[in-house]
Amino acid sequence: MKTSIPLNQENLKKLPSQVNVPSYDRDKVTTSIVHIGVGNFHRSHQAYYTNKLMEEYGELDGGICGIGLLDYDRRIYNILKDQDGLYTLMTKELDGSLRAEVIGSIVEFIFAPEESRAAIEKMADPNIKIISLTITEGGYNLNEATGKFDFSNPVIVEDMKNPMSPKTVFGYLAQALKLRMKRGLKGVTIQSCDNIQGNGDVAKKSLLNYVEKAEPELLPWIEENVSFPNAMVDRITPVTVAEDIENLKDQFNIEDQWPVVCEPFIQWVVEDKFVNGRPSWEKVGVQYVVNVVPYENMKLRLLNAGHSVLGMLGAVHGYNTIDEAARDEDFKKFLRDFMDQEATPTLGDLGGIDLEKYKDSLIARFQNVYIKDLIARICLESSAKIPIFLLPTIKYQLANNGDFEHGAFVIAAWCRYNDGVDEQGDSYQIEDAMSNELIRAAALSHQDPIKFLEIEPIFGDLKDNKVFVEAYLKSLDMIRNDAIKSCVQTLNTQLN
Ligand code: CS2
Repeated sequence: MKTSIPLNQENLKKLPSQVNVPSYDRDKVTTSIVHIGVGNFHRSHQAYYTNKLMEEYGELDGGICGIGLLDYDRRIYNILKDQDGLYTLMTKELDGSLRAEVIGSIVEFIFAPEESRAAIEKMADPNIKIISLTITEGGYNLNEATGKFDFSNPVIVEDMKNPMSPKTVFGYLAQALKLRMKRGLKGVTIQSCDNIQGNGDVAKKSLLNYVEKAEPELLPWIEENVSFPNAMVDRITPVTVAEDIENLKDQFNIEDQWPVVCEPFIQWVVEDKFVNGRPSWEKVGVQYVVNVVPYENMKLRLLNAGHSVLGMLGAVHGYNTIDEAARDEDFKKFLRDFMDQEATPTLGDLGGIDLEKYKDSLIARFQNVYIKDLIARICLESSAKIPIFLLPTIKYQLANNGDFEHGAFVIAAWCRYNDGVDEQGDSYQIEDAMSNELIRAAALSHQDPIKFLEIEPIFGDLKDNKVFVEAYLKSLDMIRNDAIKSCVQTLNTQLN
């Protein structure tokens, strides 16, 4: 029996030749990026582009220092420490073949709960030019309905009380930026890589809201010295499962404790607003544009909302993965009609983009059978996703007397989803920061169906919109009384 090779710097030369490994000298890499939230997505996207720049162009001054702020980050910290910051990116091609590539751009890691001072100092280091973030849609701490920063969040309250031992990203950034100001250092770019419309603007708004209360004297310095480019980021990156780790051993002889799996497609469209310079990512395919909003809307309202549509419908039906739902002809038609009739009209002018092709390509990406993107991943934290991915489309259509019935049906399916059991009788967890409210409202909705729409931080005043409420109640009634697949079949014929 062959023994697999544990991934680390020393062992790189022993890996099979079909595995791409960093051929640049990692000792020469210098760190100019701090990244907060080293999850799978950061590792399949920004760290991938940066590694490619190092590998293909020898540009070695864009090294990344990962910073983990949450207890949950301890695992990735320990693994990357064990593996000298290396990990394998497993790209699952559409023909089923698997490409394995070792990524070397993460060269340092700080686990902030144990080294908060070191984390602050690192962000304040004069060599750091960019602090990038993947802190999830909910991480910006805004009330979805009012758009206001949530000062009642207990961790924010704690950070305001104990600014020198922060817990939140805002607490850390405030302390680090204060040091930069006091030391007369250059500014820094705060670069959000989360799926939020105007993600840079949102990062700025949240940070300024926090700083205004916590460190008001810092406000003008931030306005002057910090930039917050908006960006659209894209690469489907499913949860890594045990089978992936086994496959990597079997096919490539690599023992990696936490490889990352992804699709071949990748895109990053960014506003070129970097106050203190940046790596030449354009050489490896990153697009710089003046206005990223149209791209963001297109991606959020078609891809991410498309995921939520398949996720909610698929979860209630009992599918496990997105490709199963996307290959179901009824769900596929529902999704395409949603995209064409409801999401597309909200997008405005998209310059040279061929939207028909874009939508076709999304369906093909969703149908990739090798990706095995779990419906559970798509549905988790929906209380932070739906308000960004789907509600703007519904609201636009309501305001413009357009079509919104598919959207209303998906909201009703989300209510049904929170019953916590699918139509095959299998139960699942509701993983969501608002799970208590969601589960409670869904339970109450069996007697009083409007209850779910009354969750104010999510839906705001949508419950007062008569036409929407009517469509929503009709959908919920259908879903509660019939299989979701036959409801979808009915809608597919009715709404054409
Ligand atoms: C997904 C995204 O979490 C979700 O609901 O829609 O993670 C999606 O896979 C990525 O944004 C693709 O770029």
